[in-house]
Amino acid sequence: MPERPKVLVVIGSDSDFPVIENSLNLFTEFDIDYSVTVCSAHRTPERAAELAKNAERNGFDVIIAAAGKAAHLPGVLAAYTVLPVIGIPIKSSTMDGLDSLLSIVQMPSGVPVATVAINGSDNAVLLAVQIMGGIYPELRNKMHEYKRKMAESVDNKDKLLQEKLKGKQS
Ligand code: RP5
Repeated sequence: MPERPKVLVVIGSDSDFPVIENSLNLFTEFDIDYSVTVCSAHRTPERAAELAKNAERNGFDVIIAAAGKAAHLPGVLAAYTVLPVIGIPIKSSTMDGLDSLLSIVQMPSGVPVATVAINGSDNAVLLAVQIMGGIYPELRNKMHEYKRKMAESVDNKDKLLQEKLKGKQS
């Protein structure tokens, strides 16, 4: 078992990078090692296969793959590895990302890809954290804390809203 959690992030094009860029901060927040690379299932198919075949040996626990249009990248990577693959459908064409979503989510039985929402890169990282929580107990603890803070922030927003409404009623 690797000593530290490590995630491989593969994007189908450099044009996908702005969608995932901010979510990479979550890796730092959870103290997870990661690497990001551009690789296309269609334009560089051999490299895609090699990346996926070597990912386990290279110490990665999870693969996140983002792609748009006919988004075959997550499925192709999943075909070559037993690591969990999380797919991010990118909103990149005239079909508002529905093309990417269906290309990623409709995997045949036997080769799963866990698909998040269109452009749902935060949830891709959080799902990776939750998957790795089964291997690294500290990640499970950090996820409890993350959820606690999230709930606290919603409660604070509700308090502010109630104050605002009180002002309107009086
Ligand atoms: C997909 O095609 C990529 O993932 C990207 O979302 C889309 C467009 O790629 P570029 O033409 O911008 O390189 O393979």
